[in-house]
Amino acid sequence: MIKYSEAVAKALGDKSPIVALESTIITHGLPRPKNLEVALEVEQIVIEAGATPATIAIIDGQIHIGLEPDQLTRIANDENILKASIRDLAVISTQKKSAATTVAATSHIANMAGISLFATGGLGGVHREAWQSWDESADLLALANTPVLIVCSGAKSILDVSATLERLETLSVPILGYKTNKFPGFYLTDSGFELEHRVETARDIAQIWRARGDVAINKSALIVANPVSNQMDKALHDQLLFDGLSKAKIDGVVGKAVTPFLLDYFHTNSKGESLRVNIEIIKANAALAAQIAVALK
Ligand code: PSU
Ligand code: MN
Repeated sequence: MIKYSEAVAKALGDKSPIVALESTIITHGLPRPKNLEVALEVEQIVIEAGATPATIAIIDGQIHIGLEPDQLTRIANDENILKASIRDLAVISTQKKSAATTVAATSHIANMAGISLFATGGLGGVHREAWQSWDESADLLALANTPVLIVCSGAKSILDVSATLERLETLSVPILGYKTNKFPGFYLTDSGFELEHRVETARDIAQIWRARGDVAINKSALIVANPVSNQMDKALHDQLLFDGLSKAKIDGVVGKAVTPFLLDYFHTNSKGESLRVNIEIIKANAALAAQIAVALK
């Protein structure tokens, strides 16, 4: 079912550190052609930190863990590539289609392959007005059911962050603030919500990950929340959020199109600010995930 890149197959054989990377961020989260440039840079950052990058995607029905440069180029340039969550995997692979994988699908596939480190930008979660739309990302259930260590910059601020945190508590998914007591807000350093647990080093995180086995916790993810250092201008952020949410409503955007629509709205209207922050987030999270992967060995 799975095809490994040469580098990932070797790293799995050697039991050396590996970091899984999601592809939806590349195809549906960043504008072309910048997306390819960032995807390649992120892989380089993981390598420089001593780990092997494993970008996950489906190409012509084949699930790939680790993409060769031509494959990465292909998915980054494909405007019609699908966005696959866990429920789409068997359909897309049977129908020989190509798709990028979300946090949910990437965690699922990484876990199948025994890769425990995963870096992304922001988690999916409970959408605003979910009490009406029932729009809650499949990322949440996947985090409850998949034992991966996921480094992110919190949940996207387009979401109902408070409800997302409540759901993560219900689902028993722990969150560690990396050098922070605040839950990060993706574009913003602080979402306005406190975290209970704080850690200072990659080694501390590795130790907590290992200790989970001692208390028979082996089902859920462990979230490491790494805040962006230079956050987006707060006033601009709040304005774009307000405008983007109303435009999504007017345009009748629903389902899996909501998140890409809002991310694109930010990128188009922030004059590069949201893009700068988004890129910084992905790079910093990939670097930290690689450090943790190394610390675990
Ligand atoms: N973080 C980003 N950019 C993205 C996403 C996250 O910086 O594009 C993607 C992830 O793949 C995440 C998905 O799993 O958005 C959530 O989509 P939804 O709300 O439809 O579940
Ligand atoms: Mn949704």
